Amino acid sequence: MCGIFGYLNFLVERDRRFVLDTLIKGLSRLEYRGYDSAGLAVDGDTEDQTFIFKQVGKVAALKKLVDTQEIDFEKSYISHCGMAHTRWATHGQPSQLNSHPHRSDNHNEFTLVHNGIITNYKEIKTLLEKKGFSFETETDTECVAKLTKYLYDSQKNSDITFTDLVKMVVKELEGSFAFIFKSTHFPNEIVATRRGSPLLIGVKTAKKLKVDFVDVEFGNAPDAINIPDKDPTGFMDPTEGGRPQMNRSLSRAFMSEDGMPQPIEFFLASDASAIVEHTKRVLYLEDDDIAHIADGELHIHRLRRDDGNSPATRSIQTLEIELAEIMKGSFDHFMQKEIYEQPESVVNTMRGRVNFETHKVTLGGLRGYLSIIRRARRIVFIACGTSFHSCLATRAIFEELTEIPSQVDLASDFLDRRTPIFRDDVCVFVSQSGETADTIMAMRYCLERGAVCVGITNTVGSSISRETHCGVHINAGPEIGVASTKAYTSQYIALVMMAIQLSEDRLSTTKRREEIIDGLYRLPGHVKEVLAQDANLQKLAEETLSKEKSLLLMGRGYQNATCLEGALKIKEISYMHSEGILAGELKHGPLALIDENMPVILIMTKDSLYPKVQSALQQVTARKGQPIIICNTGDDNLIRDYKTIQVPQTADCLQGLINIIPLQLLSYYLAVLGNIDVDFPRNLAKSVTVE
Ligand code: G6Q
Ligand code: GLU
Repeated sequence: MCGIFGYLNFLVERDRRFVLDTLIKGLSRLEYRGYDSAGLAVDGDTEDQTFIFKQVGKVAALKKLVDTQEIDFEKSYISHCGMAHTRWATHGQPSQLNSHPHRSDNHNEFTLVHNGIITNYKEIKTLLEKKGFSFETETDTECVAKLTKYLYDSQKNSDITFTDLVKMVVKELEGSFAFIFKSTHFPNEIVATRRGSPLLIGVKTAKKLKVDFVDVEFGNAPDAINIPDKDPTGFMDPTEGGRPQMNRSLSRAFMSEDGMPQPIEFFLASDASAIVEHTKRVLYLEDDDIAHIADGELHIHRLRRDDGNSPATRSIQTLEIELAEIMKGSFDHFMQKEIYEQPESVVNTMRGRVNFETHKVTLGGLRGYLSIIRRARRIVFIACGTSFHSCLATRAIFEELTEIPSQVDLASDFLDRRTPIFRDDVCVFVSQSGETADTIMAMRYCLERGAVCVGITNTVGSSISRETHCGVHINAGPEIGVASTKAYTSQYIALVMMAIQLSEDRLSTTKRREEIIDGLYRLPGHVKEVLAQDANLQKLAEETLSKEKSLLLMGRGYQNATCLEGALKIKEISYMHSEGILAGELKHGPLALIDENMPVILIMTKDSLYPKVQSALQQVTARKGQPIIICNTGDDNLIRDYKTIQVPQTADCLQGLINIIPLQLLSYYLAVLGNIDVDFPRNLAKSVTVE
């Protein structure tokens, strides 16, 4: 969900070169969010022309493409609107064609840029194809551009406004979005709207604005646009439809003293990093706001009168922070930002895939392969590092729900052993980048031997996502920090969803599936609860662990993976030696390390193995060990007698998603205390594309 930037000048003369440079610089300020391609749209040489330039790869590549265009860079505009986009592909590989802006037709009547995922795009596409539309890209976004034209054409004889048209479009959409719409039918106008993806608007004027807020304008009926019921295909019948009688109040903010429009520039962006150098006066759109900018005015509309929740105005605030800080939001590092994004990223992983009412999971990317996978002789999970740990964390639930023997291998070891692989095997390759050399080589090894290969990645168009037979995109959004955090929890969830869907043909596991899905529903809140312990964890890192040379993490069952992943986090970014130990293995050697000086974190959250972990606790304390215990809130015995980190309880197979959060934060604070470059730790790369 990467980046959007828009620029409009009104009564401020700017040439095309300035506009293009402003758009490209806006994108460069959003590059840190991670992306795979970029594009922009500007006014053409006549009012019915829009120029679109798109390029796969870096913003620099887009700039190079634009600079080589045979266009009049000196052409001057007193009013102009342009928009730009950096893409993190979710539907359709990274390519020039799939880059944004997307268009409604060959004349670019409607163009738009989009951040987010339209989960009902397939239904929209099917309907539009039946209406004669043909599509040029694989993206979900293009459907919205063509839907806009379809609805506009159906209103041909009306004087529909750009705002009303976008309202009709948005009513049909499901999923998350931030859009900027531009049209040759509405020159010098832009409509922007959001639901689930951020969008804000900066305002720059020579004179001080009269007021520092914008009124919100509501439609005059429950359905802002009075239209007949949707046709059986689920869409509005475009042949009819009333016109909303807007309660249109003037946007007092933009009038000058004499009541005339004043010279003004508007900057739209996914986050303030692209705006702050131009202006510090910004207005944050709320979900389902529809912003219309034209004639030097900004109007905010909403589809329908809310139940009083949404205020009747949107304030124009003054940004207090500088550019450098904004790149990471209020966070000091990308890793910290990504740890805190997890309440949202876990939702994005499940969005449109888990029905919490019917307790059903639908992973479209596995469609056509479910029965083959269900008949597998065994399932082999292959990955590296953190991705390997996400497989380890979910192997048991896979076996429980599917009753298919499963094994988990490190890609490098899997290849070293030349593991026997057969046609009735299913091999699952988990990789955030989708470009890890060891994992790719293992995938090709399995493809050659006829196994069915499944890819679980966070990067559309990556080698693993392209070369596997089917797969699941974890939709965690770009992960910049080398130490994987939100990708781990999203991979974990994607694998749990896969196990659930594979077992939906078994009545015997219905109750268990419902329990897990209910746990997934509560997960965002549980993650937030643990994040709220940030200060305690920072204190624990500072006062108890920061001077240590080594740290042992122990657990068993589902928590073995948590120990290994926690240990990896600590060693890779704080450079402190750390080791995950299966608690059941203690007496087979590691117990020799235990004394009053060896720091130990013991994971002892409630599940069927709790009594066995209790005996491990006794083994450690009998040797004067003083473990810190990760336990469930309310486990009073442990809380009374030991230093604890308390976490909410959930389904046993999901508990690792919660238990890893304090370990992520501990590793982060240990690194900060060690003055280590958290996002780029020594010797490591975000994607190990070499063997
Ligand atoms: C962990 C690191 C690293 C990573 C592996 C696999 O914090 O990011 O262990 O998980 O290098 O990378 P992929 O998931 O991209 O294959
Ligand atoms: N879903 C859209 C696509 O895949 C937008 C992705 C984004 O947020 O960049 O093109």
